[in-house]
Amino acid sequence: MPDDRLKEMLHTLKLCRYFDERMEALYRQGRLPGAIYSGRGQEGTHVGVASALRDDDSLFPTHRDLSAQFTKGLDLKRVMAQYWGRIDGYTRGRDGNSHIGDWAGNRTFTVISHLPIAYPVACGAALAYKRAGDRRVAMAICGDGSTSNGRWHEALNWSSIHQLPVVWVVNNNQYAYSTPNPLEFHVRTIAERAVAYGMPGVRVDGGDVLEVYGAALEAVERARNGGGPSLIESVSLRWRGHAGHDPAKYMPNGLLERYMAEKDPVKNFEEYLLAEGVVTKEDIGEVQERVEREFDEGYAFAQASPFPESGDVTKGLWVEDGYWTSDAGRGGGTGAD
Ligand SMILES: Cc1ncc(C[n+]2csc(CCOP(=O)(O)OP(=O)(O)O)c2C)c(N)n1
Repeated sequence: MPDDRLKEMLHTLKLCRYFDERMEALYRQGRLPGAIYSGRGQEGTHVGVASALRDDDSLFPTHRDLSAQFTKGLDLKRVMAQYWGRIDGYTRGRDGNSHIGDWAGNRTFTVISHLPIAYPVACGAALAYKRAGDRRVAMAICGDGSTSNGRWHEALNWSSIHQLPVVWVVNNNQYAYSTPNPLEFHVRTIAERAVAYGMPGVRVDGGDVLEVYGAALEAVERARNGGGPSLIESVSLRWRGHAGHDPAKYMPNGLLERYMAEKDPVKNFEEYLLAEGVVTKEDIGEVQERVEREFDEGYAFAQASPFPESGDVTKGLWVEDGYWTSDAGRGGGTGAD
């Protein structure tokens, strides 16, 4: 990877970390009205997998994957407008938290609450890409807990039968709400479940963004070249509670401290780039200043954005008149969308 891409990756990692920290602070001060699902400590997984996608590939994330969505191109200003329920948010003020996507803009599918419903939807996208023969890839992310849902298994099975161009990512942050891995499944790793579906499965260290990226790139290229689906389990720890309201008292003493010391993906990547001479300490300071500036600009943009008009509440809920008889409705306008 060339140095400028490594530096861009550092910027994305630090932006995601800073965004997460500041949003939590605003939430605790009572200045952020919605809910927050922290992805802190898991940025290596999110940035690593999404960096392996092309612009025209698609991403199907879940509630904790904002860092992957930023990597795919979600606009920070619009994300912040979303969190404050403003008209410039991705749902135009209808949702105050993580149900964000920008399918037309950068192929991030809107987050759906029901887990892991994005998995079968990603199957549909991958099937369309395969039929169109346009060498695009779909990638879906979910948590460890979501792998216990039947839809997860159906999606893997279907993708394998039809050898679809899809990459299945499991962000194993070791907890689903308060439930730890040993109470979620009775296999050693999630990756080994791939065997049952006849696809490659790999377990990577979510504290090492380049290790995650390498595995994701291999899986994405396999899918693009007709080699079918793959499963990636990226292991990290959920550093915060399930959501802003959860103090996560159920985690054993010392676990979080160990992960923060040894498996911090942002710190580890900074140290790696310093050791390789790709950046200096001054460069890192400049990146930090840039992300703080970007956050402040996003915050100001969100506060200046108007609330939606109540009379517009039904707008955008239904397809426009004439959609089904138009090129767009027949799929003619935008291909396998
Ligand atoms: C089908 C379904 N059941 C329950 C929920 C409620 N729920 C939301 S997040 C969550 C925990 C998910 O844990 P995991 O998949 O490990 O992801 P994490 O939150 O740890 O990232 C649950 C149970 C849901 N959204 N959908």
